[in-house]
Amino acid sequence: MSPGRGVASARGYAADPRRAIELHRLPGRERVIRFRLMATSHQDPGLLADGVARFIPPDVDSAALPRSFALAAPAAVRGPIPDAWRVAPLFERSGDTYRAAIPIDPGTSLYGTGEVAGPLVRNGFVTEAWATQPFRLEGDGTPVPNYDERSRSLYQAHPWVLAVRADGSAFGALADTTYRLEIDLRDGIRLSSAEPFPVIVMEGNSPQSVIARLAQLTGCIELPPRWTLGYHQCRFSYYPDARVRELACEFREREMPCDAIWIDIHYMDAYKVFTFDPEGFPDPTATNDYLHDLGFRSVWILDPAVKAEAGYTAYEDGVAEGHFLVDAEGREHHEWTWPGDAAFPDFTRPETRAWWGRRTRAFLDHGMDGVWVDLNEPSPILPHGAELPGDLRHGGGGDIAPGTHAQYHNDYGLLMSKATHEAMSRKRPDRRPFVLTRSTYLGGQRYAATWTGDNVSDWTHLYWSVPMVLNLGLSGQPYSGPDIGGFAGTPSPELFARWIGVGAFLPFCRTHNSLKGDQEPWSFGPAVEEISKTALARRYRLLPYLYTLFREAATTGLPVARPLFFADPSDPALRNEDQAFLLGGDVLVQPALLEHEQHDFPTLPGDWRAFTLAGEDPATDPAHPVLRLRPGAILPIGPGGQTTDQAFEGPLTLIVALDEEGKAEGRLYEDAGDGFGYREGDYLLTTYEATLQDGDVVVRVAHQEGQRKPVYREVHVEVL
Ligand code: NBV
Repeated sequence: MSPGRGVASARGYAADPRRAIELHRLPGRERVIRFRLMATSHQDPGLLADGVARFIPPDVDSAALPRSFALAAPAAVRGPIPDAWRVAPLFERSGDTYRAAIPIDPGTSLYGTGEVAGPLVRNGFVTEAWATQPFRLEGDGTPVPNYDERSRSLYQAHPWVLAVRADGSAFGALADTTYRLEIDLRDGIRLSSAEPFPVIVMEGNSPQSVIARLAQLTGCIELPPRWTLGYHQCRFSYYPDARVRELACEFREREMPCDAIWIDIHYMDAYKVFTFDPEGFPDPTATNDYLHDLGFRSVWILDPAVKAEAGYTAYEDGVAEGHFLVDAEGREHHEWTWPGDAAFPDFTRPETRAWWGRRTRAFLDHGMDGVWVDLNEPSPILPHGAELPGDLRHGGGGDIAPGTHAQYHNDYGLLMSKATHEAMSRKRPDRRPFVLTRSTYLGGQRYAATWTGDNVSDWTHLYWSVPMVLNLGLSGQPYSGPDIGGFAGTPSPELFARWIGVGAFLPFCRTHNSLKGDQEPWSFGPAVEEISKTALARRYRLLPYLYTLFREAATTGLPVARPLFFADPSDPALRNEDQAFLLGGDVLVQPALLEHEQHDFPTLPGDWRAFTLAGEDPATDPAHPVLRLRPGAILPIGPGGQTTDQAFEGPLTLIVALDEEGKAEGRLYEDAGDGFGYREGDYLLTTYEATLQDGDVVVRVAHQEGQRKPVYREVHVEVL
């Protein structure tokens, strides 16, 4: 593409941003003055870092553009965009639509765009960055998820596209706007919105380097508490408290690995947030104590909508302190949601986030270990449809300007996550917060993990689970997973088995379902119970490696679950693969996701040998993905167990796959599993090396980083 070519817009201005920048610099022109004024803006055009350039549509005052929500911190311009810069958006405006077009070279594959259903490769799709709850109402009034590959938007908004060129080099385009943005990938990249927006382009010699740049700008996840990497059991809803206790006992009796039990909305009194149902959950502290005694953690849900009811304190003090969204006339806005007529906190206001924080901290007094924030697209149910009106008013404050809901809709989930995350950090400064959110915006990984929202118990949704998680990982969010077994409907035993088989290798591993049918790992008979046990035993053995990958994600932004093309970005045969995936750089996971067909997996360079973890035989049971190890890798695994605490104790096994030269290398990250000691050096990052010497494989510690005292324990070496 020639960066010098501009698109003549409907309004007839030179739309090429680089030309516009040049014009700004010409002496004696009115534009020079404008450039100087813009120098104080957070949205100036120019080079932000090596390989990162921000472009602003011409004739748009960058100082007037809203602050970025995607960027972790305002990005200052370091200098002009170099002449050799390859990708410059062509800006145009027609009527009320602002557009940025980025042509792509033949052989370029497009990815990212956040949470999308359908294949991994996004060429040919049109989506929108617009947080949506895609549902339809069943005859009895129950909302059920309703989307397919052509749906324009799901729960989260990621105005971001990753482009991988034929030669394996890559670039990314971030439309730095929170307004509704259309992402049209049918002919190159075309981004459109009703408001002008900057585009940040990131160049890299590989997709990995572009993802790392994205993380440098938008932030990485925080290292999660280690228990969250275990298996989670959820249901809408386990009720009452006695059922929760029974479930917990059953997990332990059946020796089914599990770390956390989730408590959905029925614990509330008539769905009122920050209340407890006096009959079902009269003593939530006792519920949590009970779970803790059995080695479980608990995660409880919070919804944003606050029932508008006299005498309900969350509502009354919310009204008194002005925390709810209002319409253009200043009247509090209500929608019908789970508790009935409800008001919505305005999370753009620092005072409202603080209020939410105070209430969340009081809630956490009962000993919840994590908080799950839901319905924060935000999603009313009836009667106005599925979203709040765009002309509602957000008050803002601090570095957030007052604005309309059309402007801040996409940030609602991110700001709610931020407020909840802050509350957890303040409440327990010595523990790592854990927040799971349904809606968020690009950059939301700074505050919360996520799941792929409501899905359906069918084979298509099982298949989508993998590309959804991969594209989220390619959009800055490495910590996600689907509802295993599907949320709506009841899976067949075989479907559940396959889902838990693959789910065991996705970053966030939680079974969840709706009101119908049981979905515990033993609900489908003894054969599926056994399969589930093995699937989870595999995950629990792999945890030391998985935790090492989370540490990598928290420091570099690289996803935990990665697409196959990461192994060779220039190999076209790997570009479309979205059933097999990589865990980190070393483990290849080949699941059987299709009901009737066999899938031909592409081959990766070198001899990736199959290995087992818990006596499984994927050749006889398709529920267990085939696992393969990269030649040249050393895989650290643990003993497994019923809980993550057990899985990190005891002997360490190093599975060694030598490369053609008879060498291998692998890394293991260890720390206390919670808390922040690792920030002061209380961790150990060990690099193991293996070499073939006179027919023997010699494994040694090549390097150790961190000051944590090494644990003396047995180390087994298995050579593939
Ligand atoms: O809180 C109930 C559900 C929850 O289980 C699910 O995971 C969310 O995606 N929630 C939606 C609200 C009601 C959905 C029918």
